[in-house]
Amino acid sequence: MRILHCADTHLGYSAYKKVTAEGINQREIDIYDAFTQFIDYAVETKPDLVLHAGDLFDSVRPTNRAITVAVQQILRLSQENIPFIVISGNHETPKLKETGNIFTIFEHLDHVYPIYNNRYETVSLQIKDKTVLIHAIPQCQSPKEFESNFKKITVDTHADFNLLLAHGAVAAVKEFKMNEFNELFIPLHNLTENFDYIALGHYHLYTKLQRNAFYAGSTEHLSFTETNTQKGFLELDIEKEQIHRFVPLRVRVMVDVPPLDCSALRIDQIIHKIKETIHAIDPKGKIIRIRLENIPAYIQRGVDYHQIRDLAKTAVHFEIKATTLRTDQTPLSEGHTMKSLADEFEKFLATQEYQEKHMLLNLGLQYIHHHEEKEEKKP
Ligand SMILES: [Mn+2]
Repeated sequence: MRILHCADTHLGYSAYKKVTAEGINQREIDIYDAFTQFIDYAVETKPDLVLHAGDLFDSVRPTNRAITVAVQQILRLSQENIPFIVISGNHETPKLKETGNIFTIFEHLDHVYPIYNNRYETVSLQIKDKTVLIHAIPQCQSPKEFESNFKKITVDTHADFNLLLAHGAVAAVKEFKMNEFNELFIPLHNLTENFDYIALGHYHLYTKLQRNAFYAGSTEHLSFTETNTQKGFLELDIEKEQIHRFVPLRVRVMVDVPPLDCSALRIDQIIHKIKETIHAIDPKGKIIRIRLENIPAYIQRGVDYHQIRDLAKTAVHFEIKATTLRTDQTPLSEGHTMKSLADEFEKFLATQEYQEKHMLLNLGLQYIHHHEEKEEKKP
């Protein structure tokens, strides 16, 4: 029995300034293209079941275009009689119930099973004389509710196969989190051996957590933290449990150049290094970030950024970030690495004694996330 598992397609996401000939944001189109490639693969290879582990859409109120793409592509599966089960992730689930979930539009499509009611639900399918029971847990309204829904799961030993479909950050040795204010954590003990397969969404990097549990990862690069990773989905055969294959998608190349320490470099050396780097990358159609670190302010003022940008004008996006050397001339002490703003904020709060710490953390992460989204969209 062949299954495809994808997640985090984030339809409707857009970034950077570049637009297509039709005036549509290039990254928005790239995101649609990755999802369409996935559906192409499904239509061609006709799996017995397709699972989507959440964040189909990038937001609670996707644009008409994002909705149209989703419906058109999912209809193609429906017309091939391929069952498609999709759970609502933290990106598309509204905080307020009265907003209503966009997934209602999928309610009346044949073979499409949208799960979005903030609680555990099961879908039982007869596929080739076998019973497949899918235990689905979409985004819930609170961590407490999320946890209590996991407790409600009962694996049915009469079914031929029990699958778990969930969206959240698994808290294992490493936390597979995205630093989003509304993300929910899945304690590792919920990923039991009783499931024939556990299809996870939320963490954007393809990851095997254990024999039967996988994050498919996002279908496109959604931030510079995801560079140097393949994007795609999983194909598996639950009757032959060893067979889990990662199928890569053709996506736009994203390059995050390791930071260049400029503290001991002259201006001509810095320019030379940048030129060399851009040349080696071959910027055409790529998304590129170059970071200059510890650059003395007087040198930074002398860099001709216009000229540099011109060298990378064929890129879909090119950004150069410079952090100037601090005025006391002491670079950050060795061994201290500045983590993401969200991580630093969390670390700082941990050292504080406020009563409303939890609320502050949520609120702060919300602001940071919002700001970072805005920053990413800036030229
Ligand atoms: Mn998510």
